[in-house]
Amino acid sequence: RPRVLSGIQPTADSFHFGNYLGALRQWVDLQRDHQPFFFIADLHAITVEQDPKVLRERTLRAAAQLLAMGIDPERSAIFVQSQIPAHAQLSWVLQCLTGFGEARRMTQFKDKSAKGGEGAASVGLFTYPILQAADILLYRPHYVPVGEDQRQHLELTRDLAQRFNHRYKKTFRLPEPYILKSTAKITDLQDPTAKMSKSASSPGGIIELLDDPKVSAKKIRSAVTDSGSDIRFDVEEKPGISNLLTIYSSLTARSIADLEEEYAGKGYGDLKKDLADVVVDFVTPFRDRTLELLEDQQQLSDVIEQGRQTASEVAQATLADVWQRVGFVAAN
Ligand code: AQP
Repeated sequence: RPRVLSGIQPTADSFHFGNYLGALRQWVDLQRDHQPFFFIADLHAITVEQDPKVLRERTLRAAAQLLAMGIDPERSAIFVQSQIPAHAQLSWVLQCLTGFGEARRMTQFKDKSAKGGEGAASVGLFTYPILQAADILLYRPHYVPVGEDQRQHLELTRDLAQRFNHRYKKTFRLPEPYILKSTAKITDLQDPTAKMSKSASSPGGIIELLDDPKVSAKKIRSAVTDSGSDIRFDVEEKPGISNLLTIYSSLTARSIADLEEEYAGKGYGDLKKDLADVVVDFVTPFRDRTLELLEDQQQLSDVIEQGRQTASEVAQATLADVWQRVGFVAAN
């Protein structure tokens, strides 16, 4: 079975609809006929300051959410990045293969460091995409299911894999991004040309999966919509309505065309009201299940330990090849 790998940062109390529709839902689907490795990216999380206690809690919350959405630990390795030292070790080797200018071109660093200025950003935030390349290449996956914002990082990953393979010996598989066009960029409800994002969105712009469902319904009803009144999918002219249609369509598995037809002649308020109900029906059982899973911390620890064992074996084998090929003397 082809391998898939992806990760998510434990940097909020809850995942949001962008994470879910852009990436996590594909994780759930792909686990059926792939060999999946899914990790909680706590090393990435500390590229910006984190409270240690909160980081630990959020890591387990992330595991609970993955289970609640249907990641099956019997099929998928669910693990915590910091528990596999090979990620940081391979990252160092890849950093030594990355040009400074090449790293500088990563737009996410530019965006994320824009607020406080480059000088205030950590070097870790700058080298983050190289750690991400290591995360991926260690597992030699065929596909990496992510949102559109990760495409550039995937390109860097492929370039580094190719460079290593060429300089030493074929070691890494060149992974393909797995980006679903329809949900590749879920946008902010209050600013529908921007990405829904936990660091940049205002509270009203982001729907968190663990929000009180009443709050989520209210956010949908208060979403910014566009001028005009017809309900039509048109990202350029109607980014707000298009985003709502995307969310609606992907939660109900109904086509956009079908929704456009149903809402022909109706108003924005009708669409928002119905979508709010759809969202409530989706998040309510998800939230209940996550809260239930969080009551049994031992079970969550067991799941990530099982994932660590599976992942560690694969990662160690790749790292051993790398160490040997780079010319490091083996320990006795
Ligand atoms: N708005 C989005 N639309 C589609 N996909 C998205 N992803 C994130 N936002 C959207 C995808 O979610 C996965 C996990 O991403 P992450 O752990 O890197 O989370 P993130 O990028 O930190 O999430 P945010 O909200 O985007 O955080 P900030 O604001 O810190 O950058 C990835 O596959 C990502 O593509």
